[in-house]
Amino acid sequence: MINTSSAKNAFNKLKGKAEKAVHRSLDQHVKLAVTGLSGSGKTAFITALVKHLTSQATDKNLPFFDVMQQQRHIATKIVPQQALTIPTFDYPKALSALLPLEGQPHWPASTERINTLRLAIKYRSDAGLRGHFAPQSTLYLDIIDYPGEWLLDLPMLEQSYQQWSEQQYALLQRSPRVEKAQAFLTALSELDLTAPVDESALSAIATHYQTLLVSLKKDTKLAMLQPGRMLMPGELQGAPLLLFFPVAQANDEVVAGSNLAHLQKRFNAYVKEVVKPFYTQHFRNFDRQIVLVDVLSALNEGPETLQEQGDVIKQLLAHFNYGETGFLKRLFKPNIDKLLFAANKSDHISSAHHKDLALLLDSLVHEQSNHLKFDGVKIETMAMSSITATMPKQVVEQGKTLNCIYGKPLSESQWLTYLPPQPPMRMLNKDEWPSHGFEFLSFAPMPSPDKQLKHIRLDHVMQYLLGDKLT
Ligand SMILES: Nc1nc2c(ncn2[C@@H]2O[C@H](COP(=O)(O)OP(=O)(O)OP(=O)(O)O)[C@@H](O)[C@H]2O)c(=O)[nH]1
Ligand SMILES: [Mg+2]
Repeated sequence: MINTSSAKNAFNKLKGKAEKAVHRSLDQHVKLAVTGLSGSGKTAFITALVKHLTSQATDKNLPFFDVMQQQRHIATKIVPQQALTIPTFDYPKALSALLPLEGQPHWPASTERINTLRLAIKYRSDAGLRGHFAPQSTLYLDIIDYPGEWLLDLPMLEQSYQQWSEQQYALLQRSPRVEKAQAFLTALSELDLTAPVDESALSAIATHYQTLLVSLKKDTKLAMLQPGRMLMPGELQGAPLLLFFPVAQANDEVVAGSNLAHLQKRFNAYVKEVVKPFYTQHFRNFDRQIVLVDVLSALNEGPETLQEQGDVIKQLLAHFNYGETGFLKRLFKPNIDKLLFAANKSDHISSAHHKDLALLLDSLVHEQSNHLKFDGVKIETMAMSSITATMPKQVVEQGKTLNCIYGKPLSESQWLTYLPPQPPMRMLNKDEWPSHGFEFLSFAPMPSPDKQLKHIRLDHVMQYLLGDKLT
């Protein structure tokens, strides 16, 4: 006769073992969402993360990262990624831009294609802090880099052509867009939407629209620029799918075969064949998230751009899954349980004002972070700099000590000592905005004879995002 209770016990034991194994392997993988608009510093952040973990991994360099501080980090290296159809993040190229063998350092180029990278972080568990006999573990960290412009398409997933068109057309009626949109709006006003499709007219107006998006990105740094592939087409360069634009009235009866029907068809195809696959293939199953925000550049542009940054971040976050993660949840539907808002490039201001910058970003994302905190997500806001391009310098002027920074501005050939303005501690409304605006300079990366990169609070960032996974 079979002893049912011992069979049950054996089964439970096995089940427990299997659960433990899955749990262990789940805990040994972290998929990190590096989220940010174009120019927010995603590529620089990933490059710095890899550099500091693979070749500058010391407690001196990363003192607030526990695994370093406690001397438990053994080594980190880039290992083959899981996704075989995506190019690998070109770390050697990015690094050689920042730390060239000869010539002046420069920033890595803007990203044109999606790419990915897997890091294996080998460490000693802190269970036996008695030192070097503790068991070794490996944490695999998966990261994706992509053109920031593509991220902006995510809100289009929920929109019809009519809704998208109305929203975008309304934006084009407002400053600072309207001043730049005249050529497009004039060309558009000459288009008969109900007439039979005229491919060449549509493509001419699409070219105007593309020129407009490019100039808005360059001159205003506005964030809500769609479709993103018009700015960074990748492999879609020249594809008819991209040739659409918003119109004044998209809600009339759509006559089959008309210009309007054609625009609607292209919009739908773009969302279905470009935005949706990008989202479903690459923007799922994240465990942790860092949202990089270039608050200083937005301040330079004015209140509209800053406000739009906040609005866009809010819209983007709606496309990620958040919540507390238990074992089963992680197995079937991983959620982001820790989110970091990072006010990047804080080396462009004096360290005395880092706190102000973090508070300003906090005020921009407050509503969203409140919702997420309520749902159990841990949220932090920090001012940081993946790659420090300036040095602090104190200057005494008329008996007063000024906290300046020293570096080579991107637009100049000479090095400069400069006193950056103080960023506001919260979102300002238009009346409060200083009449002369803000002017924060951007700097070239600093030459480094010892081939080391410097950072501000990257160790805090690592600790926040990964610390608990490396215990
Ligand atoms: N001072 C400073 N500047 C930075 C830092 N990170 C990025 N930058 C600046 O911001 C620019 C854009 O950084 P990227 O890393 O290319 O930004 P991205 O988010 O990858 O942009 P896309 O690839 O266009 O989506 C760089 O060329 C630098 O000028 C930083 O940590 N410190
Ligand atoms: Mg990039």
